[in-house]
Amino acid sequence: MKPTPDYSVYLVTDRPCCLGRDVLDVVRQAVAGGAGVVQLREKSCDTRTFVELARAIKSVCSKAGALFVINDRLDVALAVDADGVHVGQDDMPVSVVREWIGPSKIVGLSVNTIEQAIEATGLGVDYLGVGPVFPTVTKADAKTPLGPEGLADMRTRVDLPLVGIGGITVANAAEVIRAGAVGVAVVSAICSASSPAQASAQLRDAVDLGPPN
Ligand code: TZP
Ligand code: MG
Repeated sequence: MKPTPDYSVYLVTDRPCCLGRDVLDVVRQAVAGGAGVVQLREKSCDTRTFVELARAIKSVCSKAGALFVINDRLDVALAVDADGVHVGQDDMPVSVVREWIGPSKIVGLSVNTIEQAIEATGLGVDYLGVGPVFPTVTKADAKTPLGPEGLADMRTRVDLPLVGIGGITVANAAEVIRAGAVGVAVVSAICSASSPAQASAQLRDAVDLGPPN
């Protein structure tokens, strides 16, 4: 059966942002602090290292009850039986991902425009990663920020769960939720925090404060 993800605090890993700390250790702390989804995003490691790290993170996530998805690499997701895959606009098409990974897994797609979001409905996507919401230096080729207004506009046009990403911190997370996101995806706010566990817990508190009364 397909899991019901808790998207509230969604960690996207990034090795350089971990400031020399072990990615697995950062993940361990993040889920202890309340991250409900972990996306393993490795841009330059070899496939064997990727698979080994993915196995270790899967074990940490399943013990903590967190969902574990792999960025981009459907083969790695299949190899380790991850909970799902997250793809971007230039990655493997969602229809192909869904065909290979099956109906019981989670498939996420990155979108930057309303057109992309509308196009994604009906493709078998479980959620959309929407961003960047705010300016970010973490992703070198990040597109123009949508702002909370752009996210709110998208909310009125598509029914899929929207997870905001890009430049999100404890200070602005509630604003992203008020704009209509079900959760916040962050890289540096957790990976570069002095305490990833505390940062995750603070983000969760901010998300819980977000929805309008
Ligand atoms: N996709 C859109 S923005 C981004 C990704 C992976 C980077 C987000 O990083 P940060 O540090 O949370 O701004
Ligand atoms: Mg990608």
